[in-house]
Amino acid sequence: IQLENDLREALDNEEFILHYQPQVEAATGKIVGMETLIRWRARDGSIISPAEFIPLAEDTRLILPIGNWVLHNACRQAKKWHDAGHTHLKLAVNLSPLQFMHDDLMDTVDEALESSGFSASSLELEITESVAVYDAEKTIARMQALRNMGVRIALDDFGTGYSSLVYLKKFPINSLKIARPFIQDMVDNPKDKALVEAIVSMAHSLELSVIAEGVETSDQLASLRKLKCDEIQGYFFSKPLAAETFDRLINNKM
Ligand code: G
Ligand code: G
Ligand code: MN
Ligand code: NA
Repeated sequence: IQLENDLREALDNEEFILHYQPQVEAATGKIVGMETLIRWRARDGSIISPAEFIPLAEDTRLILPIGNWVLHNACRQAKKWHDAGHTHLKLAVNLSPLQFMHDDLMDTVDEALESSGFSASSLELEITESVAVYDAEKTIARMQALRNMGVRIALDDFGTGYSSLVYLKKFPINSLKIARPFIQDMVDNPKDKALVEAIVSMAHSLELSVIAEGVETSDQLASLRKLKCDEIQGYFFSKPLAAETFDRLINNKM
């Protein structure tokens, strides 16, 4: 209960901050986008990971106002980067299942785009496969409605959930994010490498773009390049950065 109250107050007191992790074109090393990741800077100065509070935010439905805040602030920040000339950058934002299924989602997204002036085609919403567990038909309809607005959709943590290939065929998505565990072991474990290769190949056959998450070493990057994975994200290139630091990175001041 205490944590729940803290979470409520955190929103009012603007204790949340957004970090941005670069997404990089594998072939060229060029930054092509960024995933926004929320952090909670508590009053005692400590930084609390979303892994700790997002589940509680889901349970208490506080994820709805928090998610709204994330979407608005990330779009506003990304619009600044576009206005500064980095118009090729796409912004990836995580949506939890509750946010994705909520009746207000379309209005929330529309409002964030309208008020920030950020272009829909540069926004990518990351959704995990678990959303489909609730209601596959509603999921597809909702994804389609977002696509009709011009927004892109990525399937996050691909390969770890209740992945059914039926969904891959039916979901109107733009890209797949290969989950970190596959990438972590792909250099040493031939089975993981074979799975990554198969996922890339399957995604391309379905005309989906593929991004590898959690890339931490140059060997992993080299391997992913060979497999023609489109984009990479991970500590090897950069950890998630505060907006000011990301700004310096894209302006070559680091
Ligand atoms: O940044 P980090 O690796 O600590 O994130 C941990 C988890 O929190 C990840 O699963 C990530 O998707 C999730 N997460 C981070 N930011 C957000 C957010 O703004 N909204 C939602 N719904 N989840 C987020
Ligand atoms: O669930 P989602 O994929 O949205 O979560 C992304 C999480 O992964 C973030 O919390 C981010 O901090 C973390 N992350 C990003 N890159 C790496 C990496 O290279 N290694 C590890 N261990 N974690 C990473
Ligand atoms: Mn994500
Ligand atoms: Na992920």
